[in-house]
Amino acid sequence: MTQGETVPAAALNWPTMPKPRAGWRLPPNLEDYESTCRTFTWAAARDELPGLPGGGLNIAHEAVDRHAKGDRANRVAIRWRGRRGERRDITYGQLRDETSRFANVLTSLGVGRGDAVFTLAGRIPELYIAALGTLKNGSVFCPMFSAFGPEPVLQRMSIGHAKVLVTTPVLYQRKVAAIRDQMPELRLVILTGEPPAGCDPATTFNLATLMAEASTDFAIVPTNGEDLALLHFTSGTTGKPKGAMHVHEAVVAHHATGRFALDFHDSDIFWCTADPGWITGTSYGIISPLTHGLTMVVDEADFDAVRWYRVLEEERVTIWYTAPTAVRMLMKAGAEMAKGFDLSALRFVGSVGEPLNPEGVVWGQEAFGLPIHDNWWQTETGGIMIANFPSMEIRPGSMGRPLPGIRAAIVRREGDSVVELMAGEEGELALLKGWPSMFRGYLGEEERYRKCFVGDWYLTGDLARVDEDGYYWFVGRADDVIKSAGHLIGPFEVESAVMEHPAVAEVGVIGKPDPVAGEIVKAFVSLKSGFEPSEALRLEILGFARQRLGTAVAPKEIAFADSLPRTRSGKIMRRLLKARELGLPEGDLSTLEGPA
Ligand code: 6R9
Repeated sequence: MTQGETVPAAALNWPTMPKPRAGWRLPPNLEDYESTCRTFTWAAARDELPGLPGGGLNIAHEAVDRHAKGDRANRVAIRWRGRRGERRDITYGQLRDETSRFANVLTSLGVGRGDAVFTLAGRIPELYIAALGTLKNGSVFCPMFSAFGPEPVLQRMSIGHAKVLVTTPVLYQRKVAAIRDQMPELRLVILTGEPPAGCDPATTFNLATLMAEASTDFAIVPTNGEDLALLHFTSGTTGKPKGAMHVHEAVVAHHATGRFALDFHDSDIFWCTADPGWITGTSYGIISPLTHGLTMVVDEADFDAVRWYRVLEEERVTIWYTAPTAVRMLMKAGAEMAKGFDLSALRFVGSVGEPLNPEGVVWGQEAFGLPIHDNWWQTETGGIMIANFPSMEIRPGSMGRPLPGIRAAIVRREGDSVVELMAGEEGELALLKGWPSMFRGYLGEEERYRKCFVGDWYLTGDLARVDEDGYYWFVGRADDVIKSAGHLIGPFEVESAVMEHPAVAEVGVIGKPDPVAGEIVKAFVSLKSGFEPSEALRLEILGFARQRLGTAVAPKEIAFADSLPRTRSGKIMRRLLKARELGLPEGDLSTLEGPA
């Protein structure tokens, strides 16, 4: 399946997956979908969380401190597995102490409410401690993916007015040192090791030294629900990355959706494979499992089929939340491999981030005896909006049905209003605004935010269909954004970096369908006069882009073209590049400039 391709018709030929066996292990939290949707209110969901003693709401209190006071103090909150086989268990009690220390570190350095604390780190314990300690301090947590290069890091930290960066000495030297003087607002860098020689000791610190001196007593800053908590960058077709702002109130949705869509029960051991550099890894890789007081597994290493099965087996993972690219890689390794491991603890598997092929859903049944439950959401929605719930029949290829408290529709924009379409018609997926984890803005970009709404509807930019029974089917994106291995990549960010190569005259970037990653980033480049296409130059530009953008964002392929198709207004027609790449009809060319 690739984006832009229609799922429903093909998918309807797949058998509907059976509901889980009655009475199987644990009754699902969402037993009766219709009646729960009728009675559910966000106000009642809010009342299930105690809030701060004295009033207010803070994500870290719900996720950590309230459990640390009670029976869960000695329960493992984070079970960390290091890349080289290291292990570390952090109990709720210890997590409270460590995050309080970190909050004290920030306070002692003069970092306060509303200040942006960025991280650039892999999945190491310090990342999780920094995230939750930042929230305790009333500061704003902004995670960046460790495979970003200096360019995406600089962009995001500049737009986000980063005051503090927490990173490792290695990543600092590779990606930050050379751009640090371009970020005058960045006051402090905190490293998870000794600062490299030459760093100013007044602004660059060793985290361990600071933590050792800090107290484990910290009174959480009394934030209110509408106070800014998280800044997550996402990409559009044009322009710079957008900083989606989320508030502490979002925790109400993190908690409720964890219960309904991922079926969290008190005894669960949960593994979300996403990196906190992307929103799934924060909403469900930190916050939601902790608000439920679960034990969550964190694996520092990247995908490896045998390693992943071993994690599932050894940790007795009961709920696993992963992504279609990973499912496709496991499918390549074969169902037989899965059967060689004891996965009997597993009771629910969820997937998000890109279309999950019907084959993947069915393969789960063969490999684990469990179908894979697709669900849908976005950085902007903050939490899961549409899901295949455990109590429901799965229609393979469908994203499922809206969560209780969420009203979705398929619409067509018509000037200042939207028209709701009928079942079966293709249109834009829209959500009625007002759920707690809805983004509150794109930082510094009022206009871009306003354009996402028509009346009370938030328009998602995804094209979809709904069937007669209310199941939603993904069709494609309405824009040129690329989804590669579940990671959202803005073509403009890639084009801007490639353009800086001295031989490049113009560049257009598309998502090229890929059987495993969904899409890969492909750049079409035309050269300045005096430069000739050659394999050496192609490799040089690839290397140049990788150096600037990092492996997460850089093109995997580059092709030379004499010139690129442009509209009369001068925009490169990425859609036409894509159609040509795929050998598809070129569509309406009336706006094309000259012959191309
Ligand atoms: C959580 C996350 C959001 C975009 C979204 C859509 C695509 C996500 C999907 C899916 C088909 C699914 N997407 N889930 N497409 N089926 N189940 O991924 O957030 O990185 O902001 O991406 O991802 O296009 O609009 P984000």
